[in-house]
Amino acid sequence: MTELRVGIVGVGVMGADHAERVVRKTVGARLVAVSDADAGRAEALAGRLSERSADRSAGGSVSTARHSGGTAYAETVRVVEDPLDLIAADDVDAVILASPGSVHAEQLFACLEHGKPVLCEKPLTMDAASALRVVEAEHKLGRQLIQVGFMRRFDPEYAALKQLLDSGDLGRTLLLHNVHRNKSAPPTFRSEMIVRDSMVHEVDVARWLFGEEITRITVHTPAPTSLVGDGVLDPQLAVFELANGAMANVEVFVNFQVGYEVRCEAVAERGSATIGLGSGVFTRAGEQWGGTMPADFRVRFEQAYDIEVQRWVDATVRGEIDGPSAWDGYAAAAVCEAGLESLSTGKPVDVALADRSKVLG
Ligand code: ISE
Repeated sequence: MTELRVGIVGVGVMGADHAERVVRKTVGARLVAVSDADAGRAEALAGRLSERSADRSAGGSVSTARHSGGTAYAETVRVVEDPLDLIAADDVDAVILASPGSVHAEQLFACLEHGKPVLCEKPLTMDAASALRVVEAEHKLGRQLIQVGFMRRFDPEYAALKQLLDSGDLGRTLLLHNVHRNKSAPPTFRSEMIVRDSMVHEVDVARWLFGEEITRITVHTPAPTSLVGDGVLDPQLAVFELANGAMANVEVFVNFQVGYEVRCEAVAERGSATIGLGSGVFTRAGEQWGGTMPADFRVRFEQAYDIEVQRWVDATVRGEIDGPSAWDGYAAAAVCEAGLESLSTGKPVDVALADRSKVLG
């Protein structure tokens, strides 16, 4: 296979970002098709990716030019109305799913049915039961086709932290303190979304850094900011308990107003390590000192996304995955499900997780 022909389902914020990435940066991959519930948005994206001089050809195709290894060549991005048709298409070798989580299950089953490797943005699915069905269906195929888009694992700072903790130089890791702040979230981003869509990253980070499952979660809800709609519990403060007795605490605050901030401090027996201090260029001028903050996750984690997609493409060509698996997506869904119950009761909730060795053999 010379180049991996990629189709993207869902071209909202993240899908559009990945489309640009595949076209402009990823080596060994070509964007051939996009699909979105909003056909106009898909057309507009295909148009944006086209050269100013691109000639629109028939059938909703748009020619784009890109550079790879110094050679510019034409590329055609097709707009496909039905996402299931895109997944089934012969000219699509692999799929990036960036559609809403509520349609992931159906689209993931289609990817499995057609043997298409898929990079699925989180959440894997909306609940633990359907996520487990996906894990089981993939396992039956005997080949891992699903990688979940927990991009923080590819962020150089997180990767360096993981390496340090795994080296054992600081002794056993005991605690994680996490801060996750977004500048703002739309009014539709309710309390449950804060758990499912934002806190889920911390769930994956804690499972990954400790190499342990989360067995219990408590979600506390301090007095909310007055700057969000009625009834939205923001910020939230969660405590994760892990199978080995370690703990992680997490502040998630999605209407922080200031900018995007993600920090993680690991406390081990002989030292601590912190990432996400944003220590880029620090200036002192005009009676002010400091630096800048990224506006959102696309900026803060740009490098992580670039590395994630490049490694996914390289692994896909080898017939493998290289990142969080369907099991990781399922485990995160199970923790979030318990988190949602804790959000409504304020009580600790045990995570109901299937026995991995029974599911995966
Ligand atoms: C968004 O979907 C993300 O994945 C971001 O990383 C996270 O910070 C944000 O809260 C989510 O809504």
